[in-house]
Amino acid sequence: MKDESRDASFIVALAGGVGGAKLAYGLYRALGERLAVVVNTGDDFVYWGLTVCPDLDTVLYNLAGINNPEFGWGLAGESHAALAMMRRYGGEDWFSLGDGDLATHLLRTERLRSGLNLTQVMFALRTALGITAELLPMSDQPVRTMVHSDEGVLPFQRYFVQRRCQPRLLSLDFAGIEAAQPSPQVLAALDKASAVILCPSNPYLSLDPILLLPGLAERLRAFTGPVVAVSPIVGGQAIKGPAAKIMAELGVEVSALAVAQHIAGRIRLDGFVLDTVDAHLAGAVASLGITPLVTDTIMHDVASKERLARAVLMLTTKLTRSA
Ligand code: FO1
Repeated sequence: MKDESRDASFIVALAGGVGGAKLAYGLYRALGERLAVVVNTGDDFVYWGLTVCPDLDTVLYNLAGINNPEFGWGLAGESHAALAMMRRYGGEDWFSLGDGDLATHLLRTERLRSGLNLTQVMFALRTALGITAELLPMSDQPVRTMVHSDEGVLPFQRYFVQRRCQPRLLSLDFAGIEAAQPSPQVLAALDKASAVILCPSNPYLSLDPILLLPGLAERLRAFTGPVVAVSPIVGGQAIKGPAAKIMAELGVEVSALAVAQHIAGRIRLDGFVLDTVDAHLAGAVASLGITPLVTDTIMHDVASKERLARAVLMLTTKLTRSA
């Protein structure tokens, strides 16, 4: 059988944390250096005085094949001696930084303080780990996701990790986003891309900070190749994380269709990938003017990540040809 995914020349993937990183890994297996992953930085924060970028590091470790397979984030085989010592001192311990992971944050913080920007730092980290795909922060200016909840305004990681997403979410805002812009490297990647793929990341927490970045939604609307998204909602439930809870709290129907509608409200969306259990929603997606693809979207191992990546790439090829 002809491998149509080979027709794709260069692809930009937009991703948040664990779910996005899984598809990014499948795309990396299929495309190698013909891939740029643009990652949400709204989750970034300072902890123990260090700049921590959880979504960037999750993609970094996944592409390098060294991520913790159970959690999806952090490093495989990690020890936590520093965290245990911090606990003895009575320091902050609600965010679990492993010893190996700590090296990433120490080096990043040192390099940022020396005057490099986040894109340059991530280039050094991914190159050192042998990753040939581009791994790009969405912006070099800080954007910080703030959760407005029934317990007040919480910085993202305090809501997500410390409070385990328990407060009821009322709304979100992305502090600093008005002054931020996509990096030149992100814009250059889009210039050479034949298609854009939105990974199955939380549409509100992970994709919105990217899609609402001034200049990026406009650039994506002007993008001439196909733009395709993969649903993180399967059978009315989030594969991982709080997407379903958040959608319910925002008064949105928890369905793959609602995800397609949300993204299509931000950018032009040409294709949408739904899980087989949501096949009944394909007609409604098509009636939005979006080409649906129904396939198995659950990624539990290397083969399923690569299989889904190739299916999504084939959809982009089909949409390019029919344009
Ligand atoms: N998620 C947790 O639920 N608890 C943690 O203690 C935690 C630590 C952590 C350390 C490094 C890192 O890169 C990610 C980490 N995450 C942790 C995941 C992360 O906070 C979230 O998955 C993302 O921010 C949401 O995309």
